[in-house]
Amino acid sequence: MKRALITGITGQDGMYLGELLDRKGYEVYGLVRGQNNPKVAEVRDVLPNAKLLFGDLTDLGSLLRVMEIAAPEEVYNLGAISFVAHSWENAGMTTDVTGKGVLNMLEATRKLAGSDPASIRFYQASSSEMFGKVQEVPQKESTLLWPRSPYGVAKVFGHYMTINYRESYGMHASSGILFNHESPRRGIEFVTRKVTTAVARIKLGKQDSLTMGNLEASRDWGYAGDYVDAMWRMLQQPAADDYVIATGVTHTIRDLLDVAFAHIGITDWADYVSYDKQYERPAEVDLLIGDATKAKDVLGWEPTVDFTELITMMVDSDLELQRTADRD
Ligand code: NDP
Ligand code: GDR
Repeated sequence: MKRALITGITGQDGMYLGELLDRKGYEVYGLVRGQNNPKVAEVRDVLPNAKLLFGDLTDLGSLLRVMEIAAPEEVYNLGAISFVAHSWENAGMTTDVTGKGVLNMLEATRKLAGSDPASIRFYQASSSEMFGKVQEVPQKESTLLWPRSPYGVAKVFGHYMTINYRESYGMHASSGILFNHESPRRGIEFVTRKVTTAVARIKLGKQDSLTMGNLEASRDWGYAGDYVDAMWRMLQQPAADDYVIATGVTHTIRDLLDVAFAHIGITDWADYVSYDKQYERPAEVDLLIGDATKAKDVLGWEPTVDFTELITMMVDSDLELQRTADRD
């Protein structure tokens, strides 16, 4: 039985990856932080076989202990402060967790691997946010990085540190440059889930309207279930490498509103959506669109869920959740 450790197991991707590895027969270990983390109950429900170990990405000692107990063959470093807007208000903390946390995990992995550095395979959750002020369209593995947020800067640090550990110590350390991916498990602070939750509540008469920021921004949105499969595929390769994971199709926030509202029968949403400057960012990433040709050629990976399917899936799930909340 293969053993894998997932940091960030309480997050969207951590839960999907845990399910995927469980289906593949892995013994799954998850790093959980905090003394009374409210997400633990949900993880235990979704992943009853997973073994949860307590530690924090900012605390190297805790990571060394967790690595020793889990003794994994594969490490998936998904833990991060991941909300870009939050990273301007908490730049120091974001740097410590999303940036230096990667170095801590690489170091804990290297220590456990000992004289055979490639014996533990390492995945780093890099991000399209690293492309920021995009230098070419679409973006690929070789595109110059130009981050536009403290989060993006921290991810660039983690990305290059992963490459550096691979080149310096011969570690099997891969980096997935993942474009936005969403699901019914997406946190409600992110724009897709914010919209699908609000639309479901509007449909059920629980809410009148929603307040949004920049509607012109574009994102290349895929389905989280597809993207965790790409992570696993990267670690099954004989050699570690970096891969862009994306759908290659971009949509604006307006398109997102179109699809979500259309699904509840509203074609003109103008009366339901207002603007609030508080959701604007000090610097914006305007046109993200990824070229995942390398992932297709080497990993045999392709997305299976398109934008409309993704957003309608999320609206349906939120309608069900809101109805269940009424019954409870
Ligand atoms: P989430 O925000 O849903 O999950 C983040 C996870 O990190 C949570 O489990 C959180 O734990 C954990 N975490 C936060 N701080 C710490 C810490 N100090 N020590 C240990 N764990 C911590 O993110 P996603 O699942 O969406 O994303 C997974 C990874 O992929 C992240 O690194 C993200 O930056 C990256 N990424 C995501 C993309 C996306 O579109 N979803 C695209 C590209 C990259 P807790 O529940 O306790 O807060
Ligand atoms: P992003 O995701 O910053 O791309 O980071 P988010 O969903 O937060 O924003 C996407 C775009 O929507 C615009 N926007 C709004 N965003 C939010 N959250 N709320 C609003 O009301 C709103 N109105 C407009 C934003 O300006 C932005 O342009 C996500 C995270 O998962 C990162 O961790 C990951 O690395 C990247 O995706 C790829």
